[in-house]
Amino acid sequence: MSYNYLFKVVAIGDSGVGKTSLITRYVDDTFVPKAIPTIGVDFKLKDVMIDDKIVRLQIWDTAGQERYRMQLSSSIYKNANAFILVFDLTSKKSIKELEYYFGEIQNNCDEDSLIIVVGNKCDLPDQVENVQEEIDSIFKEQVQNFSKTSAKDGTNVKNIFEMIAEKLKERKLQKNKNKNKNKNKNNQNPNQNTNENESENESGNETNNSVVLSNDNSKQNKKTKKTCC
Ligand SMILES: Nc1nc2c(ncn2[C@@H]2O[C@H](COP(=O)(O)OP(=O)(O)OP(=O)(O)O)[C@@H](O)[C@H]2O)c(=O)[nH]1
Ligand SMILES: [Mg+2]
Repeated sequence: MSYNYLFKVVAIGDSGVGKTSLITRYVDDTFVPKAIPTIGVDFKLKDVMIDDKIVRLQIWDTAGQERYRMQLSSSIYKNANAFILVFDLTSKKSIKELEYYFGEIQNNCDEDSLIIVVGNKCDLPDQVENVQEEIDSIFKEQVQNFSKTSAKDGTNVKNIFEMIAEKLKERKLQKNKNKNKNKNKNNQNPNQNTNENESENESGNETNNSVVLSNDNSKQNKKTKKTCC
């Protein structure tokens, strides 16, 4: 089936936090109680209908085990439109690991990638740790909040992915609109038409504070980036 928009979304985080489970819950609506650790990378496709347009999410699932880290080459990060940084609400260690992955994103990702932080396994309330302090210290003011999900019972999973699809589509439209405006300016032809994919607005409209969005951090860190894709 054809689509109107294609976006690359990458799930990263420590081993066992539930990346594969979240993706499987979203794409296939199933849950495997004893999932096998991912080796290398894998991806699944999911189409979302937004305002009569088909948005195709290409969702990359990465291995969290340390021995595969070096294999997570910059190609995984390259051209990613969004990152889902996953940690396990019941594991302080997995929160510490976010620091590493956040650094990798900043060093390798595109300037305006969307970053969403997700605390998974909220179906285990007795074991959930108080993590806000750690989150604040890792992300500073770049991230105000994080979303709690459960791949097991499905809490928030669909919301997260669909919010990402919506935001990315909005951004794409804005980008194209701006591009078109500039083109018109350069051509000094204000009557030049914009088509459907060359309209709307991009960032600056991110008013949904319930989820972590932190593209500005990439801009700040751009100055110190060694490589850029
Ligand atoms: N209770 C509960 N268990 C979960 C949840 N999500 C995942 N799990 C379990 O946690 C374990 C690890 O899940 P995975 O999805 O394989 O974790 P992963 O992040 O993909 O791990 P790697 O592939 O090694 O990086 C599995 O046994 C899952 O069944 C959840 O929301 N709640
Ligand atoms: Mg996995």
